[in-house]
Amino acid sequence: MIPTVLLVGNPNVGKSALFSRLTGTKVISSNFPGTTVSILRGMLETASRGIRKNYELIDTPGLYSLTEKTETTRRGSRFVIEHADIIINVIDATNLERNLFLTTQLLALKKPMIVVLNMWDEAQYHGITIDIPLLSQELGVPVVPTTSISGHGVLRLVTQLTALQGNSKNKQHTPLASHWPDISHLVKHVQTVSKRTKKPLEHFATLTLHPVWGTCIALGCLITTFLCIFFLSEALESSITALFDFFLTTPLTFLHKHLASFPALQSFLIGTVENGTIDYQQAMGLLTTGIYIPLGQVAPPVTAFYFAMGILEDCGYLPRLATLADTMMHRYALHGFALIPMLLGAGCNVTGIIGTRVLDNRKQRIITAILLSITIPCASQTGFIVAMAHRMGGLYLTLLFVLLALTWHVLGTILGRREKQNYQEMIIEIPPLRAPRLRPSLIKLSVRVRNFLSDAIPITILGIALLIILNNNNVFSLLGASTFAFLHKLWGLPAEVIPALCMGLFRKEIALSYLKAIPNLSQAQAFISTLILTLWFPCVSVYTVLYKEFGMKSLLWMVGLMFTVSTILATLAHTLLQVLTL
Ligand SMILES: Nc1nc2c(ncn2[C@@H]2O[C@H](COP(=O)(O)OP(=O)(O)OP(=O)(O)O)[C@@H](O)[C@H]2O)c(=O)[nH]1
Ligand SMILES: [Mg+2]
Repeated sequence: MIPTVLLVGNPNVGKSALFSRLTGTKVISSNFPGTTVSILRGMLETASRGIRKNYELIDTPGLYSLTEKTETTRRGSRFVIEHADIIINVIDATNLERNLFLTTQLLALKKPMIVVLNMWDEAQYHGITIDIPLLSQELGVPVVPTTSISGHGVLRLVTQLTALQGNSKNKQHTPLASHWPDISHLVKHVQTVSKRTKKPLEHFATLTLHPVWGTCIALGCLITTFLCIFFLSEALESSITALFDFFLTTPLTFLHKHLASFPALQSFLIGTVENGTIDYQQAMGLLTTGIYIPLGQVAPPVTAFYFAMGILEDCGYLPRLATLADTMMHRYALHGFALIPMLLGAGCNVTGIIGTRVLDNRKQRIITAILLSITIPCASQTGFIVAMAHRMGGLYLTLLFVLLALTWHVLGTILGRREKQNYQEMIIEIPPLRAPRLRPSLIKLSVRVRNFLSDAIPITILGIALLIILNNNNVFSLLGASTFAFLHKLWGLPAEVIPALCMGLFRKEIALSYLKAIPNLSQAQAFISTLILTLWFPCVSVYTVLYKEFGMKSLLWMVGLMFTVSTILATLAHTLLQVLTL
């Protein structure tokens, strides 16, 4: 049987970075506690003196102790206790004392174990020296220093791992109690810290938490991030459109010509072609609009967002932003750290909802999940909004974001009111600011973009195929005729938006392809349809993950809330616009 090796340690100590190094698997690692929220598996193949050995390596969510109560740690610690053949306890070498508390609990499990002193580069930078042989002797297990981002020490760790199996002595640990005084004493014994002067980045890191300077830095950072996303997204979109025009227009017009005797197939695959040119947004064919919408319209803002977010994550700025927002978030009975799943949700709501596992209790998780899935557009919805911007105009676009922010505030206040009495403070550690590194940032970007594309493209193509078939068979005209009066009275929308609304429940890219093809949509109608589709959950995956995380009852309640909020808001907006234009 293949032995199971568990990477266990405090949050943000570099477990995932080490897992990536050891297995070659691309996993997301970021500079904030709580990046990994579920168990990840990979294979490690070793060859020592001609003997090959395989290990199943498991990356776990960060734990401070085996008895912690948050959702992630509960899952993680149960897994550690039940499944580990071998434990690799990853420690942040710059924070020995705090990390050793978990080590003592793991030693008490009496499983074969190696202690990895990761962040060895940072320990040296901070003038920290650790007597490794002495620490190893005190703990009774091998201790290996590593720098997982550069790979330093990883080979030595693998050698220790292969030597560990079959060495029964490793199961006999010295009985070091999980008591802070004992741990403190041990640390004093093995560690020396030399005095040094602070570097400019450390001074800047202190400023980021200052109430006034910190807020100015936060504003500067958010504006820069927004501009970076905007320009990068524009550049990507025009490059992708140029690639479509250059590589696809000629073969597709050729195909269009040769399908002239099969008009139904011609319209299904290619849609409309005018004077040998294809308008990929309006053509409404499977091979034209079907492919262009996810790749050319939605992927650019998604990629740009993930890129900018990755940089913010890696430099360790997000927990600082969360700390600054803490007082504000208390109004909604949430901890400042709830801001991180919400920011992640602006990339992908599914990631954000899973990310709520780092929060204290179920109620806080539910409030965060509701706020993010209803009021925070994911990158794909933002792409949808950006693509609809020129149909709405600048004023309506601004109004849309103001309404989203207001809804966030009102919904948060209402949901948080009952929870305020039960609010418990949560202690979160703030990581040091680090210059982001290109390799991990690019790995993360590639994992996220690949996940987005593999998720978005098949379902968008299927959705558009369905849309074309239903449209060609007049299903939407019939549906439109029966619901038109209601839709028009409530929201002032024409019957043509019905397919977009129906499909928008599943994926916004499909709705976009349809809305863009409606020629005479007024600015107000474009605004109302975009508002409704933004307030609805972004895609089917969100419904699934809400069900998995919170159960059917909560999902139904959330869906009810989503429809109520969107109906009220769209009706109010329509009524107000009517009054103003009278
Ligand atoms: N300087 C330095 N940075 C490191 C090292 N190992 C990891 N990092 C960085 O530390 C941050 C945290 O790394 P992760 O691998 O996400 O840490 P983790 O323990 O998996 O974190 P959680 O999943 O939140 O528990 C990332 O920004 C890494 O790039 C190291 O040896 N040296
Ligand atoms: Mg991790």
